[in-house]
Amino acid sequence: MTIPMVQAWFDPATNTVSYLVHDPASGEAAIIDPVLDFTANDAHIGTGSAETMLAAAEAQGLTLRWLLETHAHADHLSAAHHLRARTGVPIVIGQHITAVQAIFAPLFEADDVTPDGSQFDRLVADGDSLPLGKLAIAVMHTPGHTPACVTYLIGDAAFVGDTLFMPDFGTARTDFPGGSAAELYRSARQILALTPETRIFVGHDYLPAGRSEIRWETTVAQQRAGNVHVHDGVSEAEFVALRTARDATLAAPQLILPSLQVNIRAGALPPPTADGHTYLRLPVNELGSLPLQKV
Ligand SMILES: N[C@@H](CCC(=O)N[C@@H](CS)C(=O)NCC(=O)O)C(=O)O
Ligand SMILES: [Fe+2]
Repeated sequence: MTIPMVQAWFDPATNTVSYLVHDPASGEAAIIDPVLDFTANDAHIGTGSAETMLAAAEAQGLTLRWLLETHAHADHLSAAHHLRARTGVPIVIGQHITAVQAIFAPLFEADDVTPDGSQFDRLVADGDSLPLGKLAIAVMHTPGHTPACVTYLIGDAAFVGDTLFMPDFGTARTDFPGGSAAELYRSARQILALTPETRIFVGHDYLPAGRSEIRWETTVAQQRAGNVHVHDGVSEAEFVALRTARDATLAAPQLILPSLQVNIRAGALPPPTADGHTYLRLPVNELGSLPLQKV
């Protein structure tokens, strides 16, 4: 089997991991979950993190083929739109992004966002395959954290987004609209049914107590043996109880409001108003009124 090369960048502001993965035989590459730099105190947007990844791809002579989003992130802005504008490369996301858009476009009165996924270039479903040189990108629909979450399996490397985190941290929250602890359990088990040597690359690391270095790579075998939420032997009912109890303690992510209005637009900012300025919206006392997650 051809083994893809994987390079990772960790964003300390949001604890997000972005990846550049390539087929060594052809030099074809994909960027996964790139971060758009954003500081909430001054609403400043920067493209430094995205440009660093692009420069790395260029320095290695890689041909960028795909911009892959594992889901509409609720904690950081996506740089996919910026990278598409810079390179012309298509943005890929799970087809159920339409459900996420249908929930969040009204919250922001984002009248420019038709909830049909047309802001992206390719909507993928479970079982779809995209070419990457001699490799294929196999799509697994892995909902639970959000309804649209997908895992991209490239050779022996699974990019799981926010389904599984490192074994000592566990799993992602399931309390966002359209989230479901039971679905997340089934998605996790589907990932853990891959061959034990499969490398797993996670979308965040939150440095649990007792560990001092950030990590993002593990394996199916390690997750099955030691994931604190879904190791082998944990039943769906046990997981749902544990996940639901933990979710009840979590505050909304710091950047949920800026992130979702940008990420349902594939990382584009809202259109400028008549005065030529661009504004992000902070709907007041609205977030809590969204439809609850599925059980
Ligand atoms: N403190 C972080 C939390 C971000 C967050 O909620 N992350 C999601 C993934 S988008 C998650 O699953 N977190 C797991 C947890 O905190 O247990 C922030 O404010 O940005
Ligand atoms: Fe997430």
